[in-house]
Amino acid sequence: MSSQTAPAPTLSVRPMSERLGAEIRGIDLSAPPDAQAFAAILQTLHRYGVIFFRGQKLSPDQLAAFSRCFGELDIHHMTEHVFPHLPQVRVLSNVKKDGVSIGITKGGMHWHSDLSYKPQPALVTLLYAVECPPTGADTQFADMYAAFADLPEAERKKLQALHAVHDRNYRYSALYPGRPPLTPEQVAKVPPVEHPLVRVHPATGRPALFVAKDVVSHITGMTEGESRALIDKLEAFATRPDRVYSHKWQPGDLVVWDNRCTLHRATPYDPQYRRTLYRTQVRGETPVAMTS
Ligand SMILES: O=C(O)CCC(=O)C(=O)O
Ligand SMILES: [Fe+2]
Repeated sequence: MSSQTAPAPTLSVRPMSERLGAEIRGIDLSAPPDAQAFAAILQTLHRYGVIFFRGQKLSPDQLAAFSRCFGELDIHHMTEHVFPHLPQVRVLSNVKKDGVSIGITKGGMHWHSDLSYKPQPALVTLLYAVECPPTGADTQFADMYAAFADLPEAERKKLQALHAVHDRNYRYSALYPGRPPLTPEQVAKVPPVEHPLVRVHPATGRPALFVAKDVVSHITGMTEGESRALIDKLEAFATRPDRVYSHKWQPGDLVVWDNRCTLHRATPYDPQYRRTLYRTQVRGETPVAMTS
């Protein structure tokens, strides 16, 4: 055998449930995986929507290198708390140095899909735990394929023809009371955008609900009351505990989620503990509606 023979695959997959979330074991991501290993990782992400790896030791550059396997990295429109040499990697943290936060604190405590308020929302997000509290601060994920599939057929038919307006500014001040309101310039950079209420995942061909009550201001063509009732009902249905995976963080965890078929949110924790994560985001595509 030549020395170029691919190593025997050592990856193993441990599903968290039949539908959502899986741990991948047997790989060190400090060097980007070879094509065969990456194909297995991507297939697992497409199958389970959220994947994670434990016990990783990644610098911001190594996280960026692995993240690039999934596509081109975004530079977030909020430019604070990135590494100066690597603006693709952002820091989420409650740690303060000389009285100043080293990262974004208290982001994303409402259900959302990253950057859904942009014409091309985020594809995949990667979050790597440097340090985390012993309990609390889980990141929760909801299965938006299941949320759609579990609806009665007549309702699915009705929803697949609808469009929802995602608006960054809709509840911004209520969601982030500690932050100053968006400036007119910031608002102008993220005007409301209309997306299909049901989107088809281009890789799996499966339809997923695409809605979140604190980001979607209304459904096109419906009265405000009808719209609000439908949006709130759909989010509550989608995020029922049996459709949610809660990730309990350990330092060295890398979680990867697909924003096209999941919602997620951060949860509270005791602020006496330090929590620091590195984050990257893969540039997305325009959501595609169902055709029939
Ligand atoms: O801090 C968390 O648990 C999740 C934050 C979040 O929503 C994100 O990084 O996109
Ligand atoms: Fe998020």
